[in-house]
Order: sequence, then C-alpha cells, then structure tokens
Amino acid sequence: MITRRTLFIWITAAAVLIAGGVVAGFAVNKTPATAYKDQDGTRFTFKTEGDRFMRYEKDGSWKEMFVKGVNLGATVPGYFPGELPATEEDYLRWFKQIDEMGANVIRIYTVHQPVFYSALVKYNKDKGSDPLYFIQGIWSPEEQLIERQDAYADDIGKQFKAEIKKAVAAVYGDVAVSPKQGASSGEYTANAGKYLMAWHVGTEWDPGMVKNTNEKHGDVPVYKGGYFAGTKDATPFESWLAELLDYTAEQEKQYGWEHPVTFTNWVTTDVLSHPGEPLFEEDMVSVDARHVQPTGWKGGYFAAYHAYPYYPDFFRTDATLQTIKDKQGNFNTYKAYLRKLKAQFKDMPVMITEYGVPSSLGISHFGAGDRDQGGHNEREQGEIDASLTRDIYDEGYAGAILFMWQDEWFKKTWNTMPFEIPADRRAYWINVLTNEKMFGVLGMLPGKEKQIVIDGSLSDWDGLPQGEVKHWQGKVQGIQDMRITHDEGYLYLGIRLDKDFDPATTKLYIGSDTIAGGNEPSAAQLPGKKLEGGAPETLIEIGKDAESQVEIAADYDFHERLYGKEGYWMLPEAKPGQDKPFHPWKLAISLQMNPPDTRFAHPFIDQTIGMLKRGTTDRSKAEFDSLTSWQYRGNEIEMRIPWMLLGFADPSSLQVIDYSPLKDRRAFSTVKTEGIRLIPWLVQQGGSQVSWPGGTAKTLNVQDIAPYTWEPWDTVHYSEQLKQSYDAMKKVYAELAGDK
Ligand SMILES: [Ca+2]
Ligand SMILES: [Ca+2]
Repeated sequence: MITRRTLFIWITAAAVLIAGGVVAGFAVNKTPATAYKDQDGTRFTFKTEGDRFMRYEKDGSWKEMFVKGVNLGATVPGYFPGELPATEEDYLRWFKQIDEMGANVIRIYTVHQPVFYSALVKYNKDKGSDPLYFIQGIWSPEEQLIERQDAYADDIGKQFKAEIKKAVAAVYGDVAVSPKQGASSGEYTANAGKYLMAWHVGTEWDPGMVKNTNEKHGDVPVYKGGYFAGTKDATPFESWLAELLDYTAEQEKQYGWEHPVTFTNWVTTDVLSHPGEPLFEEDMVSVDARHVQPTGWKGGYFAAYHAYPYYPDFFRTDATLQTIKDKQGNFNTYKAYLRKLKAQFKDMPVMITEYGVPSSLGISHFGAGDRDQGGHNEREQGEIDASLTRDIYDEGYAGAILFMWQDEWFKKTWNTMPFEIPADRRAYWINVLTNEKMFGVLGMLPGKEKQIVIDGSLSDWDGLPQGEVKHWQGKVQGIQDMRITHDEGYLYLGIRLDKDFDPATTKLYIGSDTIAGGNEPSAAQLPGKKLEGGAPETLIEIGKDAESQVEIAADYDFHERLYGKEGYWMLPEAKPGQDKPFHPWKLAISLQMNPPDTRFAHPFIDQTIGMLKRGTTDRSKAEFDSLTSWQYRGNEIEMRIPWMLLGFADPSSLQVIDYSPLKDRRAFSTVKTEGIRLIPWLVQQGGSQVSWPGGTAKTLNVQDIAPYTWEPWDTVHYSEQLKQSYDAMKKVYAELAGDK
C-alpha cells in the first residue's frame, strides 16, 4: 500500500567520518571470536548456569557477564516497520555508535532484511574476540492471537513455526525468502550465527488471550519435547510456548549451534500479584517461565521481561511496592518490583529486555519518583535510563536491554492517537506530543532542527535556502518583521521588534487561524479590539516564563471535546459564565475508572502540555534543553511550535482537526486547511495598550491576512543526533562490571 519514496538524509560531516572509521579503524589483526565445542561438535558461545549468563572466553574459560544492550527498531523517518528501510550505511553507522556506547548486544524484534546480517558480519570482521552481538527476536502472529483470543486456534502455531524457521535460517544465511507485503525478504547468505547471543521468541502476551487459552484447553497434555518441555505445572499456554521454544532449538540444532533461548514476557503477565493495581487485566493471569524447562538444551534458558517504571499503574498505586526510597526520598517502586520478581527466579537468569523513558514534550503515564512516560528533556531521559539500568544491575539481573536505539516517527500512543489523522501518514512528521516516538538515544530530528537554533538570535535564519522562509505581510506598530518557516516537527517564527523585548512590560500574542470558527480572545488578551471574518483556533502567548504557552479555543479544545460531555464525560462541565475563550492545552494521563469495571476507583488525570519552555537548543551550551520552545535576545524573539498544538492532525497533508461533532463520541474528523493566518499583537502587561494589525481601528478582518501555506510533502528530511541520554548510557555502562 505504501510506495517507497526517495529519502534524503542530511548526515553531518562528523557522521560520515565516523562511518569512514568503520573501514579504517580496525586494520590490526585480531583473533576471531571463539566458540566452545561439545563432544558432538555442537558450538556454544553463551550459556546459562544457575541464575548466571555466561560467555565463553578466548582463554577457554566460561565467564559470567552482564548483558548490556539496546533494542533496535526497523525504521527510519518516513517509513513504517514492514518496509524495513535501513541501509548498510545506516546499520554500520549505528553498530559503531552502539559499540562505542559500551553496549555488548543489539536486540532486534523480527527478521530484518539480509543487509542487517551481512552488515553485522562485515562490522565484526575485524573486531576479533570482541564483536557486537545480537539477540534475534521472533515475532508472534500477534494480531490473530488478539483477534481469536486462543493460541491453539486456526493455524496460529503453524504460522509461528514458519516464522521461527525463517528466523533461524536467516541468522545462518541459509534461505531465500520471496517478497511478501510487510515482511523481510531476499537472499540471506551471510552467516551471522557466531554473533548471535540468544533467541527471543514472541511478543507481549494479551492477558485475555492467555486466560482464555488456558480455560479452553485444560485437556491439552503438557508438552514434552527433546530440547524443551513444560513442567507438571505448565498451563496450556505455557505448553504452547514450550513447543515453540523446542521448535526453535530443533531448527538451530541443524546448524550445529546452541544458544540461550527465552520467550518475551511483560509485567502484565508476570508471576507476582499486585493488590494495588486498579485494572483487572493487569493482574489477571501469569505466564511463568519456570513452567518451561530445557530437557536437552545445553545452550541455556532464561526469563525475559519488558518492565517500565510507569506501566501498569500499580507502580504508582500499589502500597506493597513502597518499600525502598531513592536519594530524593521518593519510593523507588521499580527497584522494589525488580527485587520481588527476581526472588521468584532464584535458579534462572532474568533479563529486563525493554525499559526506559522517552525524551518528549508529550507524556502519557505518570510513574513513581518522576520516572514518567515522557515530559523529560534528553538530559533527564539519560539520568532516568541510567538509573533504571543501575537498578536492574543492582538487583541481580543478568542483563538490561534499553528501549531503544533510535526514535521512530511512525509510533503512536493512546493519548494522542485520536488526534493523529490520517493514521497512515504518521511516519511523515514528528509529533513531539507523542512520547512513544522519542524513546531513542539516537534522535531523529526534523529537517530544520540543526539549521535553526532556538537561542533568540535570528542570524541563523539568514542561512536558510531561498524560498524556505516567508515574511509575514501585515503591519503592526512595534514589529519590524516576522519570518515564518516549518519542517516535519514545528512551525518556526522569527520576530524582530522595534525595541528590545521585555516580558515584564509587554506580552506578545500570535493568534493562529486555520479554519472557519474559533474564538475571540478575551478582553484581557486583546483589550478594546474585535476580530471579524474569522478567529483563531489556537493562541501563542509569549511573556513571562510562567505564562508563555499555546492555548486552544474553548469550542475547539480537543481535550474538552474528547473527555468532556461530548465524549467520555470524565471532565466536569464549566459553570455558566465561568468558561474562558481559550483553554490551557492538555493531554490525558489516566482515564477515570470505577468498580465494577475496575477493582477500585481511579480518578481522571490530565496535564497541561502547552507551556512553552524558554531556553536554548544550542548543543554546545551547558544550559542546552531539548524541550526548548522559545527564546528572546534584544529585540529578537525566536520560537518553534509543535504542529499539534496548532490543531494539526497531519501537517504533511495540511489536515487540521475540524469542529464537527465526534463520531460515536470518540472519533474526530479533519479538514484540509489552506494554511495558517497568523495574527500577531503586542499588549502592555496589565494594561490596555494594544498594537495590532488593525492599526488604530477597533476591528480587524482576519480574511485580510494572507495565510502561511506550504506544499504537502511525501518525502521527509531529518538528521540523526546522539542525544544526551547516549552519553549517560555510555557512562553507566562503563561503571557496570561486565565483559567490557
Ligand atoms: Ca537562532
Ligand atoms: Ca478559525
């Protein structure tokens, strides 16, 4: 369905040099990675022993290691996962950066294109006994599992086995896969087996599906395979998993290798009970790795969990986890959870194979001790990611695999999903309100982020290519000029005033009118004046730090419409006469839940997200803050406004959310805008003096303002950037004992 498009990456000169180093840097002779050979000739480089994860050393000994890794996604901006667009250059550059960060392994979720394996072999060729390893994930038929709610239904098991067969053959460079929509294909000829660390089978299990499978198939005998078997306590679902692990082993054995095996699991289906969890589904059923055991597999077996400090809600609400305090005196419920979980696996290694926080303006879950899902700048992201890594290490886990290596623009999350329309254009822009897109320690920055530094000086704007910048055409006394441009992430404004800007005395407003409708600003915002022929949907307000924000017209307010009486009706109604024309821009953090739907009542929680942070995006400065929105210096004001704050559902096709009633009380619709009519004015702080495009007139016809408009785009521009969190991970990896 999605056609491939040309992609222009603006790689910096530095990145090119780094990539060049891959070829130039390792000319010295190194001994190749060694493998232990069994009596029958089977080879091993890793195994498990008790609760330890072991690596075979070149001196012929087995040594315990702490696995330090990152999860690698399959996309770059402008693409969806099934397209697998990464090139050899991308992989080689990333491998080098990951290696230099101090990670010893990359986990991939599914079979990548042949170029991944050939690039890894190429990269490791000169790395001797210190290669970069990978963990091969094998995707389950997830959609069918959720749809059928039964792992034994249809040919789900058969499909899963076909995927396992493909993965094993791909790793050993022994298969040609014919093209299929949304899946990797091609000739797999590079044998990457000696760089494999482990097999990671399956996905996060839907609790309803697990429960239903167990109830429906109570008569299924426990699976007994030659390599893996269910124990007498194995549930029907665990037996199903035992068979898949056994099949994985059987496939690999053909190539003369044995590697440690695990299946994917997450907190939702862990083996602990969570009395403080409001949702039944989050504490409904267990999938227990102890109920599957190796029978004839010397390669080893371990448990793997995806575990984040803010999901499910019990990390915040369960008093039984409020036992360990952090340095700030807050409860470290994550550490308490890890301790309880590890205590269940005394004789088995456990790895946390997904954890982390995103660096994003948007936020969608609160965690304990500020370890929220979003709302962090890159520095804070790094501090939290590093501290989580340390918690995992300190609690005796065998490994920690961070989520994740790169930002992925196609990703979605529950609290902005209803506003990103059409959904299939998500990969063509970066909505910084969607935290899920920004988990990477490698940022994927929108096209102009490196060209326009938000620091209050407009000199950098002079370097933008001809035609990329437009000048606002109206006249406002006190404003010399307003320059406008945009990219995949933001609308940028560069304003030059007659006099120096002083937020103590002056406030700058910029109304943004995109479609018919909108609200008249309040008498305090625009004293003594009136707009005609249109009104803004959103209002940019620049003044003192605590008041600088984007507000949204009351009638247009997505949040109010979705969670107020038009939609879920979880927000109280405004009292008559008390509503303001513009509301703070908010995102939902947690929905209201009540028994009998949930165990106990849980309030509706939301958070203002439209505040504009003043600072600098200059990475060379100590005060660099990746969440910076604006700055002023002398008579110049510079800002970047995230698209969604201006009402955009997809800037790449100029779609904005419209005013029509929600479909089924839940779904928004969009309309194409001809552009943005920007209405700037200056107001005396606490006074009534206004300087606006209407001059001395009391009214202004908004239609007289020419809209800022642009061509829709299908090609994205972006640049890669190692975030501050990359450095934080590098530091913590160096501190942790391990094999590096
Ligand atoms: Ca600048
Ligand atoms: Ca309007």
